[in-house]
Amino acid sequence: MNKIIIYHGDITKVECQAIVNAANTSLMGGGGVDGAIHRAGGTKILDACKKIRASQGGCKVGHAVITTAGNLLADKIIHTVGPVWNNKGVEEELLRSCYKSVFDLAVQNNICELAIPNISTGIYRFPKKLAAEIAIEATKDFLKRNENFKQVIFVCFDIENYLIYKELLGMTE
Ligand code: AR6
Repeated sequence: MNKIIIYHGDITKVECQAIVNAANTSLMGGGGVDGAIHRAGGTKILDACKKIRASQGGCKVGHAVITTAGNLLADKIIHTVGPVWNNKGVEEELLRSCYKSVFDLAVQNNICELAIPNISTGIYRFPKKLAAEIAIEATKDFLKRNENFKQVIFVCFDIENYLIYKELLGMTE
């Protein structure tokens, strides 16, 4: 069975055990997918983020935290903070670290289904193809070592990302 799926659309509409948010270090919400998740999921998510912020001061780039999914169809949200693309040579490793942190938290919380947006490829301007290559490599590597994990859904909101993932994963209509 193919455990990697691509979905073209809005992550807030995806029914999956946990969804991933592309947050910022403040965890206080923002634009893009972060804004959409907080709007659709309601204030319980922000309340949970505020608690994490009070106890550990937000979330560092490349790290991840977990909260309730509020009113969304998912049970949990894993918030990770991607790097801003500045072409300084550190961004690729930081993006890889996002995926690793997300998968680590999923395993620790008995999550075996994840929907993941294209972290850093919007407001943070990470080149889309390079980001997709990192996402796919990190995911395949994780799935190889975690045979009980059921599914990873790459949620591509924009058509450009969707076509890149389709090509890299060798999927045809
Ligand atoms: N569902 C799925 N993907 C989406 C959605 C959605 N509803 N909306 C946008 N995307 P971005 P970043 C895609 O900008 O680049 C926020 O202000 C979008 O097409 O959401 O990591 C945070 O608070 C793109 O491919 O996140 C941070 O400050 C991908 O999600 C900052 O933006 C990521 O775009 C993070 O920037």
